[in-house]
Amino acid sequence: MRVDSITLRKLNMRLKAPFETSFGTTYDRPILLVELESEGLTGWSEVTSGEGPFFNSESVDISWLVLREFLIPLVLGKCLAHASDVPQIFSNIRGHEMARAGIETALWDVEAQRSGLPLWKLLGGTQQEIPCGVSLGLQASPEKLLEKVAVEVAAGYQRIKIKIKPGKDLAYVSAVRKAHANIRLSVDANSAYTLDDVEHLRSFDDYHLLMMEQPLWWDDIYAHSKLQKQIKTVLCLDESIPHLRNAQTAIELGACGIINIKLGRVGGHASARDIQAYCRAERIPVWCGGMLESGVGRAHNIAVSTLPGYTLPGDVSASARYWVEDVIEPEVTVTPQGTIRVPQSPGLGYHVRRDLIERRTVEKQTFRAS
Ligand code: OSB
Ligand code: MG
Repeated sequence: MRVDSITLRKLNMRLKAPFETSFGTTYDRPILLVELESEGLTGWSEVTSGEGPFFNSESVDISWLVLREFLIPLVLGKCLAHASDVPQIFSNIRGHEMARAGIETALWDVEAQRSGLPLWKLLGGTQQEIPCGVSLGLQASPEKLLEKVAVEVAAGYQRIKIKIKPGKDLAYVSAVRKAHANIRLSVDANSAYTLDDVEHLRSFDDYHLLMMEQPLWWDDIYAHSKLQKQIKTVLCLDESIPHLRNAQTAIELGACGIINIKLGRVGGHASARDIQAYCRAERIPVWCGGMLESGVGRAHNIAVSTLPGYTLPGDVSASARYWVEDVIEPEVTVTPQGTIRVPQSPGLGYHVRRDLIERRTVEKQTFRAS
C-alpha cells in the first residue's frame, strides 16, 4: 500500500445535548478526520482527541500539529505491506496515541478494502452482533438522570453507565438502582477521586455495580491496585491504559478486573488487538469505549467490538444519540435487543458522506507524496 496522500479535516459537530464529565462539559465536538489515499482506494479514520488535553494529554489541535510535523512525513510516499507495520514506523514518537491511531486505522480501512474483506473480519472479529451500552453524562439532579436512564433502558441498551464526581455520586447511583433493580449498571469517575476517598468509594459496594471506571489519577495504576484491595466493586481502567504494557502492569498488580479498550487511546487497531489478546488469555473481560465519535470513529469501534473477549456491552451506541446528522450512511442503529449488527461490505462497511463532511469542515490540509 503506497501512501499517496493524506487529508486532515477539522469539523465542528454540535452534540444534540451537552456531555458533562468530571473534567468538563462538551457542547460542540471538534472532529478530526483523516482521509488516506492509496493506489486508488480511500481509507477513513477519526482522531479521537478532545477539544483540550483533559481526558489525556492530546487535543484536536495538538494531534493536528503532531500529524503534520512528525507522523505524516514518516509515511507519505512509503509503501507498506500491512497497516500493522505502522506502530514500528512511529516508534520514535512518544505518546500522541490518538494522532498515531489516525494514520494506522485509516490504513487498516485501505487494507481491508484491498483484501475485499469487512474490516472486522480482517481484524479477526467473530461476533456479527455486538452488545451495546450507553454512557450518560453528569445530570443536574437524580430525577433528570432517571428520565435519561428510562429512555435508554426502553431503547434496549444492555448496560447503563453513569458519570460520577464528588457530590454527584451516591444519591444518583442509589436513585437509579432503586428504579431499576436488575439492570447492568456501572459508574465512570474519570479520575475525580483520591485514595483519601477509599471509605466513600467502598459504599458503592452496596449497589452491585458491574464496574467502577477510572476512579483515581489517570496515570496511576498502583493507586488503583491499592483501592481494588479495599473495595468489592470491580475496577475498570480507561485513562491509565495507553498500551499493552500498562494493561499487563494493571492486571499483574490487581489494579482492575476489566479493561476498557479505546482505539485512539491505545494508538490503533494493532495495539488494541494486542491488549485484547492478552486480556483474553488472562480471562479479563474487555469492552470498547467511546469518545463521542462521529460515524467514522464509530464504524471503527464497531469493528473492534467484534473480536473475541469483548464480552461486555461497550459505549458504542446509535448515531442518533449524538448527532442530528451523522457523517456515514447508513447511520449506526441499535436493535430493540440493544445490539448493533455489523456491516458486511469491504472496509469500514459504511458510506462516508463527503458532502456533509465538506459542509462541516472548518480547517483542511492535504499532504501529497511527491
Ligand atoms: O471516559 O469513557 C469516557 C466521553 C469523552 C471522554 C471520555 C469518556 C467519554 C464517554 C462517552 O464516556 C462515551 C461515548 O458515548 O462515546
Ligand atoms: Mg471512561
